[in-house]
Amino acid sequence: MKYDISNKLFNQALSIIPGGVNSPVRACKSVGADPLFIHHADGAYLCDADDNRFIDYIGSWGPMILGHRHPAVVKAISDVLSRGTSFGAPTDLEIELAELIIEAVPSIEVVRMVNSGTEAAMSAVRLARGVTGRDIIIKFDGCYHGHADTLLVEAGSGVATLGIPGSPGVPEAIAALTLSLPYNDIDSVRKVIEQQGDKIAGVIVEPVAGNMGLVRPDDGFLKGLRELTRQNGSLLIFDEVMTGFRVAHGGAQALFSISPDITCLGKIIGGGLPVGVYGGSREIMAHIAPQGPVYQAGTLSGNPIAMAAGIATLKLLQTPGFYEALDETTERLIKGFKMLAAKNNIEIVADRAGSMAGLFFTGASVNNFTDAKKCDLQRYATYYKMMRQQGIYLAPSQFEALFVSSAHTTEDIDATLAAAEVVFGQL
Ligand code: HOZ
Repeated sequence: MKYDISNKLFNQALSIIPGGVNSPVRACKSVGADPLFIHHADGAYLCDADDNRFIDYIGSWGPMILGHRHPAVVKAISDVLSRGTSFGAPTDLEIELAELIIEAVPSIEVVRMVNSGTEAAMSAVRLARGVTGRDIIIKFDGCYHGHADTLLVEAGSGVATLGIPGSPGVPEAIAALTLSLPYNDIDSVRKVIEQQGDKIAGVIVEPVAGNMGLVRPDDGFLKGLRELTRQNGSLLIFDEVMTGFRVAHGGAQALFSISPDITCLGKIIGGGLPVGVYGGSREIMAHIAPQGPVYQAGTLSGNPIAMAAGIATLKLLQTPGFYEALDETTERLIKGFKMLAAKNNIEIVADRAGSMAGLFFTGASVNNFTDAKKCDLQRYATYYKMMRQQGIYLAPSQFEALFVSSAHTTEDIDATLAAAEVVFGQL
């Protein structure tokens, strides 16, 4: 494969956009590659500017659960265009999307639409502080909740990929209000709550971590968080921006039967357009302005195009058997990776939660960010580049998940495994 046009575009971008990209991970730095500039996408496939075709396992980092350009989503977007693109005023579409979300996600009775997962998490934290009158937030190392100051402490995703603990520009006084603890370590949470429980406003967690690679919650971790926060009067925030409508129709909270106080959603609920949501019980959400005093606003929030794309997507996710089929496809991929790795004496940890999956190069188990950082990053980089050369588009970082869509066929999975067989044979 040749990447001449992508390389030319990247050089052009480098002089006018920081690092040539509008979000750090996609620069592919940690795997020692240059980014591909995408021209178009269809179903499970992406085509770059050089007309190379790839089976796509990023899916825009999660939203494309139906594959790219699903006809129903494209139609919904083109139909709504005749009404306008943004009004900064309420529409019927917001109600329809809100109802679809409330119907599916067990703990949500009331939602507020925002424009991204970052905004959702930032607003959820403000809400937790506003409701409790306390300041400290507990998060977990390697979990990523967007780039709001409060949450950019020991974060995953791009921050992990760049290997930095936080970011200059986050005032120490703000960072001091966030305590980051090891994922899956309920004892450390118990200890902090015992010592300073009266200051803890909330605990925010990715119920299945996807931003340090895929790491599942241990038995009892989420249940422990629920019990400890309830006893302490602090709020439990599930960041389901990745897991929402992904690991199950009702998200991770449905999968694990845990009811958080506040849920953040994004990605899928916008059908590929910029949307985020935070929601919870009627009582908690009553604190949000203009009903209550906790302020949060946005001109483009609930914009009709994103709402229409989200409605079309969520309606299709109600199709009986949708998640079962997607799970089956993903299981075929993960099983295949494990089998091929064993055949080639390559130590991996491959796992999935619904159609969200991950692969670490290690012989040890991966339960938290410390474990994830010990994996063979060099080997991941080689694997990434070789797979890309074989037409398989994976996350350019060990600290990200991969996503399977309903557009991926058995043939796509088998073609991916055939590529992995070649690559594992040469690693
Ligand atoms: N950090 C996001 C994924 N977890 C998005 C990365 C990107 O869009 O480059």
